[in-house]
Amino acid sequence: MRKRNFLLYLFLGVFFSVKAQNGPEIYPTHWWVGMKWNKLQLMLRQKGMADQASVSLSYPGVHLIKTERTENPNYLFVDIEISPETRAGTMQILIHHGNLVSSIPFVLKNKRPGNGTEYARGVTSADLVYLLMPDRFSNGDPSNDRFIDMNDTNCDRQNPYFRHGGDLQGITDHLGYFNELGVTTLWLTPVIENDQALTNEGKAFRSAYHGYAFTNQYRIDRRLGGNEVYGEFVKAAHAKGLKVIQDAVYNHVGDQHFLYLDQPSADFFNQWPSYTNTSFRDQPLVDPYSSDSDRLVTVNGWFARFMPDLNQRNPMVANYLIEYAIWAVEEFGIDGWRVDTYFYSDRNFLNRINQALYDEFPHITVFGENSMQSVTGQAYYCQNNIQTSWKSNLQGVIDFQWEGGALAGLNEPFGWSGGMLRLYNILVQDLLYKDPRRNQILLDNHDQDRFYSVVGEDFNKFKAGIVLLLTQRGIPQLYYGTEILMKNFKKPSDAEVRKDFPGGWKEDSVNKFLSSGKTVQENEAFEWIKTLALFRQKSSAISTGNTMQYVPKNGVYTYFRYDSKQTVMVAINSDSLPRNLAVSRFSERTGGFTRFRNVMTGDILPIGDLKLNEQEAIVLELLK
Ligand SMILES: [Ca+2]
Ligand SMILES: [Ca+2]
Repeated sequence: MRKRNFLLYLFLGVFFSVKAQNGPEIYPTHWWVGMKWNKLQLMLRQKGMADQASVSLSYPGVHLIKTERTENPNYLFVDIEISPETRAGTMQILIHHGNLVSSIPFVLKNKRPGNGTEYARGVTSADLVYLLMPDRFSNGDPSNDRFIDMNDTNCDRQNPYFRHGGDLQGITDHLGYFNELGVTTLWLTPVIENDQALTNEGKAFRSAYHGYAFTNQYRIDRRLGGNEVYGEFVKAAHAKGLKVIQDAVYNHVGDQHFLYLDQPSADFFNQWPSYTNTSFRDQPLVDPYSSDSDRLVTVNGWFARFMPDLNQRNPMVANYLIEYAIWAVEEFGIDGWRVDTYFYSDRNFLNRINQALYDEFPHITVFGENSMQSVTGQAYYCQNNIQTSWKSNLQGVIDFQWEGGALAGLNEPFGWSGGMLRLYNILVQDLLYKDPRRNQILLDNHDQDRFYSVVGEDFNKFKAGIVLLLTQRGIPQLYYGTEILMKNFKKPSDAEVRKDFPGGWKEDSVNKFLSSGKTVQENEAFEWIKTLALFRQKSSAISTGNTMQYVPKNGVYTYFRYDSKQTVMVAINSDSLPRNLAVSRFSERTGGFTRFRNVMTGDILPIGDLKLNEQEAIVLELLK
């Protein structure tokens, strides 16, 4: 060996060994062979790495398309194409700096089996979704409650705004509980790393326990258990017959995200001459008379000062978000995809990312948080029957309009257009949706007053609301603790509706996961939900059938769910007086049947006029 070469190899050896410990970050962290999304944009990040660097690679089936730089030398964007016949293995991305070469390993894996059958199965109106906040549900691993190398080292259950230590292990520990309740699907508020410092919001410092301020998409927050534990949680949930929905955010990240602290380019985020908040107004996005400036403030205004607004019109931003979405579903085996702050993102990007998920995972369900002021707005932002030039391809929305109608029906006085007429009118507008059964319906969530408080802790109204939730069209979503009558309004803040589940922490004095820890009424609430949920699981009429509703009369709202195999009648007396209900009006649906079976009690009685107590809801299966 000649001396010059020896020195070169010696030098390279040092370079490689240093690199092995301090290689650039690379996103996505790995990929799979045989994916539909086979033109991948790799984001490489290391201080100064893009300066006078060139890239090469040599791996059978993988082709380097191009390398792109931005004004920030810390980033290199490497576009590759993975041909269909490519085999799994580790390819080396070679970065050349003059005579120096560093090598970055990038793993191409085989896809997991069971796309659409074992994972990415989709969530349908046959399911019952249980929404929970991991930090507030159960602490299964006290060793991960805090990490001294993270920006927020607090964990204090006495402080409503701080982290409380709940985690993925705590949820895994209670999978049997969900089976018992009749839940089929878990939706966790975001599990992605939120390495945010406390933020001063109004009078109090708050932690990012809610999870909506991502700091690195490719990391599950260590305080919840990290990537490996998340994968194990999904696997364990699947083994118990439960599906998993992941909560995604495209609109913003946390201000401690590396993409914001070290921006690849000035247009990665929506910038304003001075800080501009979104108006939170959805109307300009739907209004045929709206101004460009109003639309711009809604979409490009920031959700909060510490949540920088991503510019999805930048192709690199779009690639980063799309590739992460596909990566997460394939990596963890996710079944459904919930998109936070949906209409605040660029709408053409939203269609692109939805389509990429549909192409890769044909059965996956994608639904958006569209907190909009009209049914028209909600329908406009999902697949619809409206004649407009721009069409959304989103499958369904979180149906806040339905929720408003249901709560009005339970709480408002009955009248020509009030009370149950409100809910009836919401369903009348279903003609706007391509398939309203794909909307997710709810009575409350982590951003709202708790349902039991909203109905004034009236147990009859509570039961009637559960009947609406579990028998109307759509994918029902239950918020954790509803089954044990957890209550509260968002006063002084939303922390009041995000209390710890009693019994989720070892030191808790009561355990409401057990019937022995619940009061008589809490047990009754649990059983009410469970009975209906288990009935629903086997009811084709409710999960996939049609709806026929009758104009509410004398305070009573009556509707049927039916198909060729089954007919279910639901009647709700929203009045504060008992009401008689003559069934002859419903002969279109009752014809051919002779008996009612009361789904909640099991009682069987001949078809005939009904008497409903005040605020009573009945669910009857019709028998021949
Ligand atoms: Ca913990
Ligand atoms: Ca935005």
